[in-house]
Amino acid sequence: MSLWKNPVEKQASQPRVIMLVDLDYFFAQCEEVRNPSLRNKPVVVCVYSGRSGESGVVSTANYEARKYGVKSGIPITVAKKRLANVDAVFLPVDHDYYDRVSEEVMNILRNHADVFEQAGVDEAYLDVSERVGRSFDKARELAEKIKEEVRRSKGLTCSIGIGPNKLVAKIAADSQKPDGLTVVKPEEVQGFLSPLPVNRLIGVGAKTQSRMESLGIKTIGDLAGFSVQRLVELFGEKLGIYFYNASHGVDNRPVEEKGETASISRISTLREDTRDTEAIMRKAGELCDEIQAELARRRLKAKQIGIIVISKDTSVHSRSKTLAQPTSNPEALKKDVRELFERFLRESGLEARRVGVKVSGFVRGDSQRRLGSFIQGEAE
Ligand code: TTP
Ligand code: MG
Repeated sequence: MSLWKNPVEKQASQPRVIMLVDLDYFFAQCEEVRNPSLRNKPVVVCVYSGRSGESGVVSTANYEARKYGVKSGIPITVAKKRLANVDAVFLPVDHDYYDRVSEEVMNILRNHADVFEQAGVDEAYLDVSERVGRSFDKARELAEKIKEEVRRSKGLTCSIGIGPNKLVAKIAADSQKPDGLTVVKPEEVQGFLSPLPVNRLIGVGAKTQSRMESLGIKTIGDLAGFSVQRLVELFGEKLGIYFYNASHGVDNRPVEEKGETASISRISTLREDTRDTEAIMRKAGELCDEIQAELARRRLKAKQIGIIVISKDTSVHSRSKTLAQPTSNPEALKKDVRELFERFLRESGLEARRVGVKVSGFVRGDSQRRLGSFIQGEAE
């Protein structure tokens, strides 16, 4: 549960245009793409627990299967009963495949955002305020274009919600599925939210919902009828303020790129304590190769490179430098790593016991956009 804890606020003065893109019945749709003969049949993707043949739960199901009451979280045995007389297909989850598809779709989505934030394996927030000139009509056109591109290039449908913030965009996307597109303009927010059940708000689980019901609160509109003071009395300061803001459709959380690590490092023990550059580089070269593989996997280049030396007395030392050009080239990494070790050996009389290599200051492989800030080496 992620609650935002800002005090009672009005929406930011410059209206934002935020999109939430959520792929439809994602794992099951991936299976349909891989094997189109599954289309029009109920498809159930299962997490088998391995205890017995059919123990486990449903990860997700396509909309054909949902007609029979089959959905995420129910036992596989229950799903099989509900689909007993139907030509249904049960498949085990294949996370590697879904991750690959997810990454490809995210790369498409990222290209259409001023700021991009992946929020799950099949969903992402796009702040598109600038590129649509803060026009919700232009945002709708952009969403149609995105849906078309994802369908054409990946064969997948998605549902998109557009609103002045994350909260509204998310609820909008959920309100029309599959293949939906729902736009809620700022002046429509209260009218859109009011009739919805309170449990559509993040943070209103079964317990809170029944508590709210005993207070006569069934819809988001009912909740919006309470003063902030009363909500704070009832739910405490943090939740009370959150419920007040959320029920009025106020949410100032920014869309921000995250989930990217600030640095990648590898560290390893040398065969023996040494001050020999060649012996150190034999190990450090392997570490550079590992780092290069990781950079390639994440399609990143690094602008800072550092070394770590742990000496016989377990003291930790580091040196780092900023590169003229971001790189993921293993030979370039090794050249800089060698220079840094040479510098360390010149400046210190210590013998190395363990050595490490660390890169940071990432930019995407295909652009110069800065991703994370450089974090200094462990210790000097
Ligand atoms: P969701 O987007 O919640 O669900 P969905 O994409 O299957 O269906 P919808 O059309 O309603 O968006 O979740 C994305 C994926 O996460 C889903 O395909 C499978 C996985 N998942 C689980 O494994 N278990 C769960 O309980 C849920 C909710 C999802
Ligand atoms: Mg989904």
